[in-house]
Amino acid sequence: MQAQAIPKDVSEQRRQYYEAISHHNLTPLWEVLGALVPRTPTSPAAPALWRYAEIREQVLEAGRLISAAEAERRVLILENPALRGQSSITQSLYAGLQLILPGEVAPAHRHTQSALRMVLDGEGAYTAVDGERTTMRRGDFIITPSWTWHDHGNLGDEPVIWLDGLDIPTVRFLDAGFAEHGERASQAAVRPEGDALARYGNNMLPVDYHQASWEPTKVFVYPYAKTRESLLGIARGAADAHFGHKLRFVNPATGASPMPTIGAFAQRLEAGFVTRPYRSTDGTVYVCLEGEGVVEIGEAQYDFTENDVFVVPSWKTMRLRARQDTTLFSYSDRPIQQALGLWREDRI
Ligand code: GTQ
Repeated sequence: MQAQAIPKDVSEQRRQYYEAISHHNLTPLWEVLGALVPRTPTSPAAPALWRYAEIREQVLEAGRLISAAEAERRVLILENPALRGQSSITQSLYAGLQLILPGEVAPAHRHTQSALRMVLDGEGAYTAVDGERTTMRRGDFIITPSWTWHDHGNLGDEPVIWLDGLDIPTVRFLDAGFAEHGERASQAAVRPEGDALARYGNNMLPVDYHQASWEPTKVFVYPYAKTRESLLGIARGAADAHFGHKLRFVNPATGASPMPTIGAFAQRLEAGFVTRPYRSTDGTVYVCLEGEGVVEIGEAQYDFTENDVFVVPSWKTMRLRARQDTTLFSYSDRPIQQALGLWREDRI
């Protein structure tokens, strides 16, 4: 990091002092204390929205320029406009749009960064996680927890695009990144498709199975058909003023977040519903799965429709208005903040 710029309005005596101590890599706290310990969060991240209709062609163009094998992961990173060059959509989280063409394989690897996928466009792709494949269907929420082997492939006849959410900036901040390449591009299937969901994701668990509260779930796909059924089920009841009908995804063995660093949520807003203003310390990435509406984020306002992605930075007040019956998926670093006792919200 650069040495702190010395403010212009300090006395000559202090300026000389700051310069003298700077040679020892020292700097005065009192010049920066307000910025270091702000009264409320002052995220450098900006509100932003990516219109899928405007960027889909650019994603497909990447498919003509580089193969999945050469790229390893053919992804366009969604960079927060105020954090360009940092591969970050919030201070702690990464987002990208990954493309896999028919017949391609994104080769097996594993890393300490945790990842989630939200399938947006096309059919016929799969993700394999630690020896089990899952077919990727629109709206499916798929996870590859830290250090699990994963590869992706497309057995269908159309391009498949999904949203990747990773904790890359968090792991970078902690200097805890490790990665390995697999020996083979595609993992051998050691369990049939659906095995993990049947064992761990159907209100039952293997009889001797126990997990520490922080361990990620063995359920690595949360099918949209189930998510939607739950959202429509609760939407028969009263809506919450701030969220409409909102649920969080869990590790069914512990009730904790599916992965310790990234929390994920789904919510349903009925046509015409307007949420009360809300803010929280977990900067959050949203993608619209169904419907359309308007989101206010601080001073910004955006129309959104299916597959549009938007980001609400920490402590920015947000408000949603649904123009049609609308379903949103979202993810944030809330479980980290909650584990550390840092998370706060304000229901206005
Ligand atoms: O699919 O494993 O967007 O490792 C970035 C890093 C996706 C992946 C990303 C990754 C992956």
